[in-house]
Amino acid sequence: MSIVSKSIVSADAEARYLSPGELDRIKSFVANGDRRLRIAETITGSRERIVKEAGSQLFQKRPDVVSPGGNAYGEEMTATCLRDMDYYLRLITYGIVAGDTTPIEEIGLVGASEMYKSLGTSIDAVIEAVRAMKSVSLGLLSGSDSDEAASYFDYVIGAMS
Ligand SMILES: CCC1=C(C)/C(=C/C2=NC(=C\c3[nH]c(/C=C4\NC(=O)[C@H](C)[C@H]4CC)c(C)c3CCC(=O)O)/C(CCC(=O)O)=C2C)NC1=O
Repeated sequence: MSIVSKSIVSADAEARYLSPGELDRIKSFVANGDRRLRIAETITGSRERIVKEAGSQLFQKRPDVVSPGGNAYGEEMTATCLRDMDYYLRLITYGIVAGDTTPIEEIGLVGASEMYKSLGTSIDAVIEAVRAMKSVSLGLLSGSDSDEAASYFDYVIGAMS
């Protein structure tokens, strides 16, 4: 949920007007809107390239995951791995648009480490995949856009670590 809906829900629960502090946070959310949308558009438009390049980087760094016995070994499993990468990239664009990491957390992080453990997937390798997507994505963005985007990738990396 964005800061706008969140603030409204909590203000209305107390039947009060938005507080000066809430209005201030909404003001900076709105003021940053163009930038967040520009970043999300760039990442969305390059999603295939980002996942593909980051996937190659991951498999170069961690050849074990695509070797016989590896969790992403074989065409189908490799495709599932790339699909998971695409899932996380998509969730990151949600976070960027909302200016809030809650959608990333709720959709993609709650229970994720237990899930990967039960699948026999190395969480370290998943983190490596997110790092690689960060590096490819930041290469497509200019200075301050890149800083803003980095924080969402770092959030995912930190939450999985
Ligand atoms: C949008 C939220 C969401 C997430 C995050 C998600 C993840 C997710 N990844 C899965 C599997 C998987 N995930 C991977 C991923 C990898 N293996 C590796 O070694 C690499 C490090 C990594 C790629 C970076 C693989 C290979 C499988 C298949 C494992 C198997 O079937 O044994 C599964 C099991 C069911 C399935 O195969 O679809 C889920 C639920 N599903 C969701 O709905």
